[in-house]
Amino acid sequence: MLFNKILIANRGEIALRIIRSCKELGIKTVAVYSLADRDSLHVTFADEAVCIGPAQSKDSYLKIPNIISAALITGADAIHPGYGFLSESANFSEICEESKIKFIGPSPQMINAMGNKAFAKETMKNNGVPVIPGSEGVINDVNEAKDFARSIGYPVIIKASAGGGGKGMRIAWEESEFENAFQTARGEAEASFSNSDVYIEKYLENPRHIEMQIMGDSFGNVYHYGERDCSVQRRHQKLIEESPSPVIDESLRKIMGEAAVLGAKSVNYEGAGTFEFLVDAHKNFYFMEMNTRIQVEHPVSEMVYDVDLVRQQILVAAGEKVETLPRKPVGHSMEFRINAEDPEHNFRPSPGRIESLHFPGGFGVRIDSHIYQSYQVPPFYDSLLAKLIVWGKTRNHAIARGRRALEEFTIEGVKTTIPFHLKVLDDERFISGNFDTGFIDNFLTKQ
Ligand code: MV4
Repeated sequence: MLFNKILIANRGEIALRIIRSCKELGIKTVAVYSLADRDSLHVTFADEAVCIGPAQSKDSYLKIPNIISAALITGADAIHPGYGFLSESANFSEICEESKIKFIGPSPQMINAMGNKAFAKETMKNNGVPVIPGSEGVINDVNEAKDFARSIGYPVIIKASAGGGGKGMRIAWEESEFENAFQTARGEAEASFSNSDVYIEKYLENPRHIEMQIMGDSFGNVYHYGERDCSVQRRHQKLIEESPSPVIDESLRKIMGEAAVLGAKSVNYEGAGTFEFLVDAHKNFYFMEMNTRIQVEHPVSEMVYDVDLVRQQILVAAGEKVETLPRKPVGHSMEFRINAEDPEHNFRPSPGRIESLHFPGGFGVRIDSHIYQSYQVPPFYDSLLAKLIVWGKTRNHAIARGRRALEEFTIEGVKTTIPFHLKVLDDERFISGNFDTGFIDNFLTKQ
């Protein structure tokens, strides 16, 4: 039974993205907004809107009682959390459950299990998914950890079990650095996550970051929509993503896809999920962590698999089945994140008023964005203004189209990452597809 009304517990482009899929399904929508977002498009485009508090996220988009109240008052029967904010809060998922509101995302148990990175890795390893060589679960004793590091050999990386995305992570290149790296990682983990558990892995130098998109249903079926190559990152912030990856051929896609599907089935995963892998220069792949949400970069998979992933999320949450026949990606897609940041000054945030705006268009160009002319970019949230997603028949065609679209794109009033993307598109390494997670640091040093 499809939902009658979905509350979108998010803002910005992803709130609009979810509203669009709801409308196409004939589902009514409720927006929630902070005082800073009164004039936002998600408020305009939803059927109803409820103010949930002041500008600061902790007082609005993270305030569970306010969001649940908004759902109860408006009679919403489901909540879509988008990405960020409460999307990976086990507590929120549980409170939705208790309030008889369907959380369009995983169960609290699943969020807890996959949020514990050491546990998630052990679970995947025990189910036959290749993982990065490392400790069996958490090691919190420094001497035991040091012995283990010596046994696998340097360099090693110490990771916060409650972390993900780079926080509470330290590399030790040799034994003399180990103790300091270990204690620093633990301290950062405690400060950031109130949990100092860490685990140890062999450090892979400059791998590629490749993730598999999966979708599970409530009957135990899991389908995969190929990979996204997210190796173009700066300080763990992705800047460009693409699908397919220039280094994944049909046979490796099948193997990695099957590994992700196996992993998801082994935990009875339901809904949209992402398996993050590191891929080394010899194309060995290793599971790193799993994300239990729709991700910012999901559109590149949508473009090459001709699938609306948010629509599928809603349908499987309502009890429908996932597709079963394997498909191949068609063409090539790239996403460029247009942030209100100044690439000339270390990507510092550049909030302010959008004085003039022109979106690119034409064949193979998609914009997911909540901005408009005269919109005030608030300083309180992340700096994503728009996602430019292009599709081309080949990778070279996607690059040419990306360049053309970025040249058409005009945003005045705030600094953006558009000029940075244009420079990357002229870089030989990027054009050749021969890049890894070390690419951006190297690229920025040369500039
Ligand atoms: C690693 C690694 C090398 N070896 N683990 C960064 C974010 C977090 N999710 C894990 N990360 C890494 N883990 C081992 N054993 C290198 C990184 C890494 C990285 C990974 C993906 C994309 C960009 C990155 C940039 C620096 C380090």
